Amino acid sequence: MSPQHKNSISSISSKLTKSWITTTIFSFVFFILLLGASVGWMDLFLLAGDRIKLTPIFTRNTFLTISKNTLTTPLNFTLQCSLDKNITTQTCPASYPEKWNPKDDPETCPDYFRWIHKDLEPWGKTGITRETLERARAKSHFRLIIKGGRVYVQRYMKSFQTRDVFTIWGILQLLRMYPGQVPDLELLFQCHDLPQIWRRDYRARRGVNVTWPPPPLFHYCGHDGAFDIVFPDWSFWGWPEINIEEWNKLSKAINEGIKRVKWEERKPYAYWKGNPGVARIRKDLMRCHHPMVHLIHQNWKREGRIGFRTSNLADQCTHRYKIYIEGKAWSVSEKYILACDSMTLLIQPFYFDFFTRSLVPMEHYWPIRLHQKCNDIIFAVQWGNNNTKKAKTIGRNGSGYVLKNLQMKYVYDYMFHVLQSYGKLMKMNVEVPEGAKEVCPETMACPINGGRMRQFMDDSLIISPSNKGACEMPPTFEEDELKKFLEKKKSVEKEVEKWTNEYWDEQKKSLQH
Ligand SMILES: *[C@@H]1O[C@H](CO)[C@@H](O)[C@H](O)[C@H]1NC(C)=O
Ligand SMILES: *[C@@H]1O[C@H](CO)[C@@H](O)[C@H](O)[C@H]1NC(C)=O
Ligand SMILES: *[C@@H]1O[C@H](CO)[C@@H](O)[C@H](O)[C@H]1NC(C)=O
Ligand SMILES: *[C@@H]1O[C@H](CO)[C@@H](O)[C@H](O)[C@H]1NC(C)=O
Ligand SMILES: CC(=O)N[C@H]1CO[C@H](CO)[C@@H](O)[C@@H]1O
Repeated sequence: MSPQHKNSISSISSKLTKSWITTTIFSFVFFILLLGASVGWMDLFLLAGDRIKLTPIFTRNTFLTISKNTLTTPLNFTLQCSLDKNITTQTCPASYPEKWNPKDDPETCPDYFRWIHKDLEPWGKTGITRETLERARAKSHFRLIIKGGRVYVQRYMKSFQTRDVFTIWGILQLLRMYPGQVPDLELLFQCHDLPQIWRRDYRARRGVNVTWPPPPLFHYCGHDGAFDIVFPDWSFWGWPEINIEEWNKLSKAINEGIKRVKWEERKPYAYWKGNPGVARIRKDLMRCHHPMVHLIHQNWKREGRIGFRTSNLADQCTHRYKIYIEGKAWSVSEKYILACDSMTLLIQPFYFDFFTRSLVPMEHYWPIRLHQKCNDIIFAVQWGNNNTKKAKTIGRNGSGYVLKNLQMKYVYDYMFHVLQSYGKLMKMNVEVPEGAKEVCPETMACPINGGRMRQFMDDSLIISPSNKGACEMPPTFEEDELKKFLEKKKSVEKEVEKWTNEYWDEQKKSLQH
């Protein structure tokens, strides 16, 4: 026997010993688990997870099966990165937990979930056929296929920054949150700012054959004149290019931030900080020169150079009033502004985010007209300083709405219900096309060595299925119910306009005397 062989035998026997030790350690760990130790469970599991790689006796999967049958708490699962960081060799784990049945009586989802019925209405009668879906392809950045709980992506166009990456990441987390619950489906996603499927192109008119139903296209925002299906934007999982952290962490930081300066001690002025370059209405806002209106040009290049020291959103709840203005379309800033506990001065938006359609003027924000924004803002600030209790309540209410109804659990629940309802509409075979690649958190995160992007992925990784089920969908709007709601909003806006006009008329008169 050559020395080489000897070595390999001793290595085998050493492996066997190792394996025996591992098994013993493992059984011990498992024993502790069974005893119901809850503190440090995760650490122990990580340890066990590492060990499992060395030993063929216990695989992660047998562990899964055992724990599914014996433990009543959900299983925590972490990334299973292969040791070499080659992006092409990282594979998806052979099996994830397929099903988890949480036992609890589900609560009803927040009111804004009712708009899901509305968004999917165009396909209610016809369903979605292959032909219908494919008409959206030219306007999509990627196709995402969910089949048997696994996810495949085919990219068509490059999206801006990492929008598509974090959107796909978010959907992967949803599947970890509710394993086995999201149906098979194919969807097409548009990652730029503007909605793409306009109603006017699908209205029956003489001499033109319109194709009904419109193609279904997922997008970050909606518009009354568009059919795009609204879906949470990437910022909920992070926006590394400008250092905006995933929403779970950031909302907690803002919630701490609002305690630092009490409402009464905040600057009694209106505040906006952002990039005016992206839209004309923002440049327009910058022309509102008044001591009560503080507008700050956010220079992202400079922020990048100084390590984003002065763009921390949790440090920006220092004014009693905060202005929200759209950019090219909806702005991800809306949730950060509303969360601040300051009264939001909401410049009349054209677009909506998935959670904003149930906001009510004077309950959650103060409405500002687009074309009289400067005067409207100045009046709102003065009114608020004369009616501090009421202004403070509106501010509280707005941040309450966001911090409560927009917790990550609900963001996932919203995605869950959109996808489940959408999946029910599929009148086609869900197929994985040639050229589509399987994606999982491992293929996305493992090849990234550190940095902000990896950090945000680690921060937002779902490490165990939800121990609560998804909330229950509220009923669809009755036709007159929706009409009444919209009329109520309109009438409150009119009321505020009246006060504002009266005030400025008085001012004019007194100047003339
Ligand atoms: C990664 O793996 C592929 C296939 O095994 C190989 O062709 C490629 O050279 C590897 N890349 C690196 C950077 O190691
Ligand atoms: C519309 O469709 C009908 C039936 O398919 C066809 O006869 C007609 O020429 C079409 N009109 C236009 C304007 O394309
Ligand atoms: C606020 O109160 C002051 C002093 O009473 C009054 O002059 C001013 O018109 C009030 N402004 C508004 C907007 O209510
Ligand atoms: C918001 O304010 C209104 C009254 O202005 C109140 O009826 C409502 O309960 C408040 N909502 C929340 C979530 O605080
Ligand atoms: C048993 C156990 O440690 N479960 C943990 C899994 O992870 C969730 C979320 O982090 C914890 O809340 C559980 O306690």
